[in-house]
Amino acid sequence: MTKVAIIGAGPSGLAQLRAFESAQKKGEKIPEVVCFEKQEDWGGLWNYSWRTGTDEYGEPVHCSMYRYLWSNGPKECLEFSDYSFDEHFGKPIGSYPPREVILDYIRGRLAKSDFKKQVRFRTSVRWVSYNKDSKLFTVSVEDLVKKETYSEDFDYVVCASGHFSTPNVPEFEGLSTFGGRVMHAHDFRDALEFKNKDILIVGTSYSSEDIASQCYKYGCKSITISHRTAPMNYHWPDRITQSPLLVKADPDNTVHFKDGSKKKVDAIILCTGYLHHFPFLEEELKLKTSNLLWPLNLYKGIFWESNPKMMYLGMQDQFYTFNMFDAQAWYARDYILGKISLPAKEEMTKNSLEWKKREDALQDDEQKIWFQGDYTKELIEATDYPNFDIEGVNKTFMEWEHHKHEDIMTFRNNSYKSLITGKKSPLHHTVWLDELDDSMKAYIK
Ligand code: FAD
Ligand code: NA7
Repeated sequence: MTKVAIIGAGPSGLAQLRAFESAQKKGEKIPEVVCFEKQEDWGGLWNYSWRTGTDEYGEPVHCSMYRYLWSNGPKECLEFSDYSFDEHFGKPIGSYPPREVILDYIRGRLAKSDFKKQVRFRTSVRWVSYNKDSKLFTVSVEDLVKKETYSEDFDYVVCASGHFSTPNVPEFEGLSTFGGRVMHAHDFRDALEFKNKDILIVGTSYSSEDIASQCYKYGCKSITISHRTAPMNYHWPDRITQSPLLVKADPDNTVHFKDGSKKKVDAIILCTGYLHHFPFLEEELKLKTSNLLWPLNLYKGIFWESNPKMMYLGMQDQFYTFNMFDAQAWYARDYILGKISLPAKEEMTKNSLEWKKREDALQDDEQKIWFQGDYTKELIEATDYPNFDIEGVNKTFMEWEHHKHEDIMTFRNNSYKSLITGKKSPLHHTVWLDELDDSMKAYIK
């Protein structure tokens, strides 16, 4: 029987399981599917851990999320088209749910099936290699609980291990003797740690924007955001200011910027992004890319061009998330089931280069959103994933951008129309800045 290995049970890996479950429900014969997940439960990054560094088994902690995190985009832009938020919660909820609410939604879609038994939890993938003679992949894993290593052969491998977990940590002069705390966003867990403190954040993307906002909300004295390329174009409140790039940090807590200005801070948080890191893949199978909308060598953003039986999900920089992972998973499934055939390698590469050229010409977020929407649409049209209004999702993203630029501290107080149910979400009962309790109980009440 054909065997498929899925690496990771985060939203992407779960999309792959769901795609097979959906085919099975329609009476199709599906292959044997084994999903390896090193954490104790499914949900990927949404599965919060207080731990940083290594876990109780000595594994690098996957979690990059933190307490009080609310969705940074409208839930209407990531809603599964085969499982709405209304169906899951049994009632309409606001548009920017906190982490625990999103996790519950992700888990809920598969909870009713028996697919959880396909997942081997607390099992870390150690090495994947391809044998040209047998045309099989050998996947070597460690059962962390039993402390046993074993290998199994598979016809296909789907790598869904995520790419926002291994921090990109640049060096700055003086960090090793700086008087305060230095950390990467990956290890940030609780904004209250910085209450009444002066902090410096390096980086200007989503982590920087959100960690700055969290720290403001939970009582940080001042937040300085340092940029390499350009400052973020938002109306920041009084306690948040922007500076050019950090050049040096002193033992007396002074930090110096590129324009010669300086400031004393208690802590430096490096929001400098993440690395695509696959220490468990042999060289010939390994994706090497930075955080892009179109990583090269992946046909349709999924298939490793020099060996398409090796697939990747969710490796793109992300505006679209869960519904794009679904689109990819359904497409990968149909290839495995023999319903979609792929062109020769040269054709795949040519196609990827065309997308890449298009990415290189994109000028702003608006164009990037339409690009990723077009990509998601192209995949969905080739499978039986329930179609949904991608143009509507793009327009909701435009509204989101508009609300962020209106006021970065209030954008989460808005609500949007579901593209799946057609219903507008209610306004949440408490405005984001005043709601200090991020529990599901408080949100859903
Ligand atoms: P992940 O969620 O990273 O899951 C990968 C899984 O693979 C993990 O469970 C991990 O344990 C497992 N794994 C990794 N290596 C191995 C191995 N060797 N062996 C076995 N298992 C392994 N997206 C949104 O849509 N909205 C948001 O508000 C949002 N906020 C975010 C906030 C932060 C701080 C971060 C870092 C990301 C955020 N994202 C958000 C984006 C996020 O990438 C996606 O929502 C989603 O979690 C990606 O799913 P994934 O399955 O591809 O990867
Ligand atoms: P991103 O979106 O990859 O952004 C990384 C940021 O880090 C970006 O602003 C970079 O600046 C900056 N960066 C990277 N290296 C450096 C150095 N050496 N010096 C200064 N600044 C640097 O990562 P995020 O963590 O913000 O977001 C990832 C996900 O987490 C995202 O999907 C969210 O939903 C949550 P640049 O603009 O290139 O100058």
